[in-house]
Amino acid sequence: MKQKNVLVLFFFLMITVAQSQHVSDYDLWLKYNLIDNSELSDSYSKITNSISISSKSEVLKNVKKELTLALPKMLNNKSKFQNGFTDETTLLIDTFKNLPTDLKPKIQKSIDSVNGEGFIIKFLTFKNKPLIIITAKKEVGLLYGTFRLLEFMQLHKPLTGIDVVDSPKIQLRMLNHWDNLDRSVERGYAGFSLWNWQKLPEHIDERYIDYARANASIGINATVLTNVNANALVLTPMYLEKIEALANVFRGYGIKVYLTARFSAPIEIGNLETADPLDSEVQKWWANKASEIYKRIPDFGGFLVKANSEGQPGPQNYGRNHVDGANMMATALEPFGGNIIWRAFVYSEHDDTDRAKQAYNEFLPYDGKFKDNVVVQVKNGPIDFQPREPFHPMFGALKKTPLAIEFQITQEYLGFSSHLVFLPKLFEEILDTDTYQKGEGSTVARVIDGSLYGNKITALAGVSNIGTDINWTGHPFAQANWYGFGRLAWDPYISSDQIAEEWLRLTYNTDIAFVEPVKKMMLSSHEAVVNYMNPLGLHHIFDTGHHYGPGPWVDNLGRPDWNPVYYHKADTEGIGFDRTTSGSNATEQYAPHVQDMYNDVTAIPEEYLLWFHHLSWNYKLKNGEILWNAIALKYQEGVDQVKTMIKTWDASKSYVSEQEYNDVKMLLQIQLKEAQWWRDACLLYFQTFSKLPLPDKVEKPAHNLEYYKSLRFPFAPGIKPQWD
Ligand code: GCV
Repeated sequence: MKQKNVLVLFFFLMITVAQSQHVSDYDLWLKYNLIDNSELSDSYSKITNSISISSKSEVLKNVKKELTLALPKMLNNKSKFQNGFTDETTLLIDTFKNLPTDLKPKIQKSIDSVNGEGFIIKFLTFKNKPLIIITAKKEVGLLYGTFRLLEFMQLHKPLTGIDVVDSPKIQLRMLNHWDNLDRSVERGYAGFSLWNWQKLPEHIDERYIDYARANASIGINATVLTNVNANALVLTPMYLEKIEALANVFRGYGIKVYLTARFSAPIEIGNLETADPLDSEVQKWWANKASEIYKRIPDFGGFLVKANSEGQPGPQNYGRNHVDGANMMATALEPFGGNIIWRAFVYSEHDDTDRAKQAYNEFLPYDGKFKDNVVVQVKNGPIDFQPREPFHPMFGALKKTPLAIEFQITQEYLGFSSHLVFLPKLFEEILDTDTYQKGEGSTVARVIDGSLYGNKITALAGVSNIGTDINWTGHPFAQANWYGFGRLAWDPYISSDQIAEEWLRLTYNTDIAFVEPVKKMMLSSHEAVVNYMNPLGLHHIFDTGHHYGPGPWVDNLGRPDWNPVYYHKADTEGIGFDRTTSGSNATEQYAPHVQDMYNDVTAIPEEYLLWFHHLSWNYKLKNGEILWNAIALKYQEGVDQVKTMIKTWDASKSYVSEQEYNDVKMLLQIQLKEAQWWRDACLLYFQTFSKLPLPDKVEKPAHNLEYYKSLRFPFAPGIKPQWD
């Protein structure tokens, strides 16, 4: 009977999902809608009338395939394709070395300025006729150039006179999937893992191809297929043949495959007794494993490793350190050109130092000691993807070690896939922050793109929010976070404003009366979630394990730094974590200018106030409000912002389909309910310390504190169900 109920519920949920997610959402930002402006459409048709492109390689076949798909949809007519340049050619797509000799001088200067993945799109007159060329040093540049041309058309930009010279500023633009081999996705809120291990390698799901197309269209060129909490089995032949099949698909879209490597794999699947990185048998095992993988996948990217972190094994299990571990693996991959991406997300239960300080303390002494094919991957902030964190102090401080930044695109701490939060705003905030580590202008973006210290490898990683949901990302607007991540990985200086505008126009429609207000809604959505979850520098006050909803009262978890009370330190005196010189002195890890700013309660930007200071409930903020009132008003402001988002969406109704409207509307209503829940639960709890009344402008809580504390969510996604 019980089982029957579960089944009924399951089918009900399936039907609900099927109704709420719109099939056309599957096409992401590659919808290629018909261009209804006849002047524009005529001009595009002329330009794409006769396309010269050879189709010898997989990459070029995919370029042609994309044009064959996109152009008839946008222009309602068919282009002619030829193999080489002819008198008829209107659009020429070829690498620079293959261009007609008399064309080359017109491009030479531009081609000299692009890198191996860059491209040129240029309108010119050749043999007395107008011609657009897409050219590049390598074929992958032609793929990126073609996607950019198609994007211009989708954005209704004029092509006559076009002159684009562009190259990615970051070498490794990578998605990190936290996909498990049982197809669950850690912190995944968009269904199951895309990788259907049971049907691979024979069955190539169309989704793999569409995933690769979407990534290539925004310049993503690397994907880590598996969870950093790794399973060694993925390195066995049984899985490697499946990975090879995926790599074969992705290669044609310029994407390299990486895997997560479990440090103890030599024991678990290699029958060795140790995984000690200084043991010669272990070293041999990894060297052989590398050679086995490269035989199957000659362009395999390398390994991403989470070691000695949250229970994962690592070199410290053998009295060795991160350098020993990373360099041993790097040596195994070196002959094949592979990289080791070594994560710096470490904190120990045996160390009672402020968790925010631990990664820096551990890694700074290793600066300059890693091999050339190692990149250290650092989360954007020192704790864990909170709605807002100051930048991680490792950025700029390690001057001789290439650092990759890791953002979380999946919304573990940002309302899962039911809250509309436009993350490029958060990413931009971090990338633009000045570390001052090499004087003014030492922004995080410059640390990452290598322009500050000249890194040998540059990398930007994002924890994927992609799953088997029809719309890939659960929330339709979460597609913008995948899109925006890719755009920023290509160029970390693009503004979030530009990204939001592009995405809206590509995904919904180009009408300015729609784009402007909805863009404004997207751009303010990050601040809204910060306000209703973690205002004024509060952090990590999420409920246990699943991180769904508030749990500021939680104080019973195994280690102190897993408990919210560790982070907010509320007491009858006040609230906040003193990380200044009088407290944990985490501020000492920043450059002197930043230290001074963060230590000084009057100079610190108020959004980081309680991250660094413990202040009395009566402390006066810049606007004259006492801290208690300011916190309460921020929570209310967050709720009010969601109400405004709902109004904006309602006003946009006529610009989107009914299903698109309903889907987002229902999700916004969940967001409002949960924003109110956050506000009420947190304020009731903090009020037990402040003992002060809520300001008049703050709505009264719907329930008492005991109610909020009693809530349980065994069904919360992103984590194994916890029914007990
Ligand atoms: C993959 C946080 C998450 C974990 C995640 C970890 C990490 O702690 O809650 O699910 O593990 O970060 O980034 O390794």
